[in-house]
Amino acid sequence: MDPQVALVMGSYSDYHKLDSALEVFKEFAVEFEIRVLSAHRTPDETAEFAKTAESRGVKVIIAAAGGAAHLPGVIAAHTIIPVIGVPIANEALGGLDSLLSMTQMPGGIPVAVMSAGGGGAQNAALMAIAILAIGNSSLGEMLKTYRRLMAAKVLERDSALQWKSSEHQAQKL
Ligand code: RP5
Repeated sequence: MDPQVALVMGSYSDYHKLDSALEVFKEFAVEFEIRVLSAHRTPDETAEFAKTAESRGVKVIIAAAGGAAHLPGVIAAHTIIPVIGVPIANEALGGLDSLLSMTQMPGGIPVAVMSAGGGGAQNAALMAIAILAIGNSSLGEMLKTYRRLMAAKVLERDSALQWKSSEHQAQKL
């Protein structure tokens, strides 16, 4: 079966900032297309990708971009497939620019924008999986397990810290 998720970035320089999305897809064994497509430098290829995505079986598109960050909006303009935008931080303005750019889509052409910073790519992959899970109960179960494991790790650290601090208090007595 062709991949149901496409992960697109505006420049190869974005690639290493998307590691956490790749890890999530690996963990869930979700196959994905991966492309470098620029709304500005390769506009024709970007439009072609978006126009043909539905017929290729793509169900959700993640589009990561920095700076002017038009990529998710331009892709969304050419398809009805849900588009998840990931704002990428760059040196000039730190990522607030891309976040604001992605969150100012005109009414009628939606883009779902993820968190700025490290969690954005991870959450984009999880959001894509949540969308696929609507029609795939085993992915839904995996998402529930993922959350349970995440909570267990937090609780484990909480207990460890409580134990450490009680030991510290005891030493002071
Ligand atoms: C955007 O411009 C890309 O998504 C990237 O985040 C940013 C800078 O691109 P490069 O100049 O590093 O290729 O289109």
